[in-house]
Amino acid sequence: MVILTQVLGYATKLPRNFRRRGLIDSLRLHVAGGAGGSGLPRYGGIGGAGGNVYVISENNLILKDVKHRLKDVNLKAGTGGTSTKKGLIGVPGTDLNISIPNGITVYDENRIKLGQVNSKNPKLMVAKGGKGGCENTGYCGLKGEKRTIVLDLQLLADVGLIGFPNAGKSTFLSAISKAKPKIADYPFTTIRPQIGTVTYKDYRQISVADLPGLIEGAHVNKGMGHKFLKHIERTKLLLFIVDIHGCQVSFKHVHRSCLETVLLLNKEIELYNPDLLERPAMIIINKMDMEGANEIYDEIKPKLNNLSEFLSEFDEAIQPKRVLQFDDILTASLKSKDADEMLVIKEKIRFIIDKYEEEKAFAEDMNSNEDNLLANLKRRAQQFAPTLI
Ligand SMILES: Nc1nc2c(ncn2[C@@H]2O[C@H](COP(=O)(O)OP(=O)(O)O)[C@@H](O)[C@H]2O)c(=O)[nH]1
Ligand SMILES: [Mg+2]
Repeated sequence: MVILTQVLGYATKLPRNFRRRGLIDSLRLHVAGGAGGSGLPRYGGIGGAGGNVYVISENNLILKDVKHRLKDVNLKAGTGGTSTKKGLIGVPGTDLNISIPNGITVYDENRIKLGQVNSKNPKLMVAKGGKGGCENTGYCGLKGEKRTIVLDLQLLADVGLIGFPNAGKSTFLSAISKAKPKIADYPFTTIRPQIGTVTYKDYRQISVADLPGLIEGAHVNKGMGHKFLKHIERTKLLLFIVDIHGCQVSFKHVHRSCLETVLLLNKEIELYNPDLLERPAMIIINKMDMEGANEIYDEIKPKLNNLSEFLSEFDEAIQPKRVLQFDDILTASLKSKDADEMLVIKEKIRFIIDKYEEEKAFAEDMNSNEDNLLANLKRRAQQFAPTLI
């Protein structure tokens, strides 16, 4: 009972916000190569080598999937076969292949880099199997290598700018950092992600990526589609930038109001990967200097704060299943590069990122507490539980 309340005690301490966050950017696994099989001294038979553990890159995979697929963090490759009279050379143990997302860097427990998997180098050995038993080993199979590995997602930037073309993303990046992205009043001026660094008075730095323009249908790979959405996965904070007057991507597309644009962005991301909606998110409603902007904003403000309640007012085709919850909603005239306005935005970004890091650290703490708790439970069970005979 005491133990149960201990466990429940930990669970209640989890902050609500943390449970909302789906981003996993690091995963720790304990891997072991298989042991080598025994040799056969009488006939000089050699045992099979233990299997190796590999990580293999797979497209369109996220760390969260890896965690779900594996179920256990302790992973071991197959043991090598024993040498027998009929088969003097033992069968090698089966290798263990762990699929991980493209672009993951693998470290050992001492933060020493073991390597990175990507499309050029899709396979990396992380634990070698033990040698099969032979004369040199006294015909005993050797144990496999054992280590803890940390899979780290290489972030593209801390903040990812999300918005349809012409919303003012490049303008924002050039106002907040020294980056010089192309700015124009026609769509698709941004082809590759441009990264800018925001520096604070205390020299803290936060990177911001201006991503290639998202358009309707990106989830089915229209426009820069998947390329764009892939970049979002590698950022911590989603910063939406939306024109107060909404958008019209091209003559073929209908004009979308500001709120419709927000819902469309929401839906595109949801259709690609709903987990992304759980990331910290912030929105800037831009071009507030334009005529009628304040009136429109007064009308949409209550709805922006509570999108799910007003969802039924919109065309079903643009309704997402799950709506974004913004950590902050701001308005701006980014073009004016007003120093005070930029300062407020900078501070808000920093606040949300810090909160996220804190939650992450807290969650890691909880995990290690959980490990300790399990170890304690096992020890106590051994000490006090009745022995079954
Ligand atoms: N009136 C007004 N125009 C803006 C503002 N911010 C950006 N723009 C204009 O909107 C157009 C698109 O901006 P850009 O930053 O290239 O958009 P992006 O496609 O999202 O990167 C440019 O002509 C900008 O000058 C603003 O606050 N007010
Ligand atoms: Mg741009």
